[in-house]
Amino acid sequence: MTGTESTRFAFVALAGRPNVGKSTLLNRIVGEKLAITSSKPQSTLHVVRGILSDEQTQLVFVDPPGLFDPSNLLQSSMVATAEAALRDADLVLCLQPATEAADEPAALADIDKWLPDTRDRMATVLTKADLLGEGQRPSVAPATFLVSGITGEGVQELVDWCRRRAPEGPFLYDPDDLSSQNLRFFAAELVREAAFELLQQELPYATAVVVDEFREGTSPIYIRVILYVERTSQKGMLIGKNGDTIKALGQVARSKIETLVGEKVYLDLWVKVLAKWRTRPRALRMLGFSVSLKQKDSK
Ligand SMILES: Nc1nc2c(ncn2[C@@H]2O[C@H](COP(=O)(O)OP(=O)(O)O)[C@@H](O)[C@H]2O)c(=O)[nH]1
Ligand SMILES: [Mg+2]
Repeated sequence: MTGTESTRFAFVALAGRPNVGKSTLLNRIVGEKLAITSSKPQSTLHVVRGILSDEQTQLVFVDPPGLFDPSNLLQSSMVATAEAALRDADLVLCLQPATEAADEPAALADIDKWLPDTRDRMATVLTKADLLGEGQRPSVAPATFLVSGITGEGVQELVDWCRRRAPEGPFLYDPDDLSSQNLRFFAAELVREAAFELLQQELPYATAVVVDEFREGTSPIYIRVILYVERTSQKGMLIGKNGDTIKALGQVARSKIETLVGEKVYLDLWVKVLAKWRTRPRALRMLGFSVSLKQKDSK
């Protein structure tokens, strides 16, 4: 950069219903597995931020929990977090699977419902392009992109659009940073991802993950994690017969964390009961969720 050129900076929020491919796209854009992905909807509880910098422009992609009609206090907190992320963003990418796209994508109707006045800073992104058959590919309107987070198709064009539309301004983060969040956060997320892979039905949704200790500088790195469930019966299920379930979970999670940190990890998992944590404001706050006073317990 020559110094006479000014830099650009933007927060770019990914909007859309659960399961449309927001997290997969974020990971593809930053080239690193930051956000956990799952075929089970509503696995994203926390906002994940991935940073993409070049000489001129820094883009911070924000992957919020999906937009949906909440039915308990945890879900209200997730939706409020998602709405705030969209409101604060400079650009909003409105995602919808290409296989479901009609003339007026439902995702746009969603955005108008959740956040009117967003359309002028928004692009429509039709995801999962790899699933379309030959004759099914839609002709795409301006500021509409057809992408696949799996193959990478269309992603560069989308990123270029974000760069062009980013407002002038200084970088907020070090150009070498991949995320504004720390390893502790990502370690907890990877334990949750393992939980979604291994546990059945309601159990992964009833499991909150907290990193209690992350001791770097030891070899292996020592990480103690507490998994909170809502009921004693869930604790039993999570531990499993002879501790088999928690042991398997620990193995899968440890290997994910080792890939992320590039070092050997000793993962110490503990299961505790925190009664009804998904519906109690104090429990949710203790677990790091923001719960406003306006949000009332619905159950
Ligand atoms: N075939 C295909 N599947 C995708 C694509 N993007 C996401 N998926 C799958 O769709 C599911 C939901 O993806 P995820 O990124 O977790 O969605 P999110 O809830 O919007 O964050 C997962 O099973 C992904 O593997 C894509 O581009 N192509
Ligand atoms: Mg997600």
